[in-house]
Amino acid sequence: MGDILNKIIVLIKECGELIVNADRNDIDIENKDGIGNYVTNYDTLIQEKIKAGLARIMPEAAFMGEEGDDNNISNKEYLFVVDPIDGTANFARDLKLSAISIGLLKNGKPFLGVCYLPYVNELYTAIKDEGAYLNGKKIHVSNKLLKDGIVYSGCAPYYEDLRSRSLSLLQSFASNAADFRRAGSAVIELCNIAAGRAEVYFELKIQPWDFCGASIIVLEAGGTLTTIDGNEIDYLHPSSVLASNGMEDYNKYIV
Ligand code: LIP
Repeated sequence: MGDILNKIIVLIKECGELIVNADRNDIDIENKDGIGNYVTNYDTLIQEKIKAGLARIMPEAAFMGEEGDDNNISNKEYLFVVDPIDGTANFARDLKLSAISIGLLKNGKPFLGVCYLPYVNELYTAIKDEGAYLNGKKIHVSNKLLKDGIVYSGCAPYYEDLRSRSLSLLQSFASNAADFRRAGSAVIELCNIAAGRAEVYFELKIQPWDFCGASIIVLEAGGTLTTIDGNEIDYLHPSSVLASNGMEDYNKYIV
């Protein structure tokens, strides 16, 4: 699996170059369903490049991507789950807070993850039972308690029905934490948990491509990952996510 990982790294870094060097005058932004739900020509271009590359690297695996064009997902042992640009709204506004995520599920569970943050040249990788790495250096979640910690949280603007509870949860966590943040990219937020830079991330609904790649990185970095209710995540469907450094029972902050 190491050879496959190395080939995915080459592919994801090539795609990162497309993001960093994007011609801002050449970005077509289309609205998807709901408020603030965008797709750009770069999302589509990068997904097509990744899908074709993964088909060469591991032809026996199925493919699921944010921009559709999934292939034969059912009853395949291996499934790639890909977000070509996580933080699309950030990319569209040139906020330089976006990531590319390639996750590989084995029998529906996280097995391999490669997440690349091109604007800061940070490459996160993990293979099950082999640890988590940032630019080749092993990483581990922090040992901070929430009172000294940072909470990441988000709620996509197009999930209007979830906004009120999301803010109530943020109030509950943030009033017991040192501070809170919102990156607008679940991948960036989850990778920061794995790198020990923040302690908790939660979101009431995100898509498999938002969390499949970074999930194995959090887990291999010694973090915890459940639904907001503390249950096991279904990696093939939209889900709530509560990720943490595991230093407390964070369920006591769930309102
Ligand atoms: C993003 C997620 C993020 C969420 C944003 C957006 P996208 O994914 O990663 O957690 O809060 O609203 O949905 O759409 O940029 O790939």
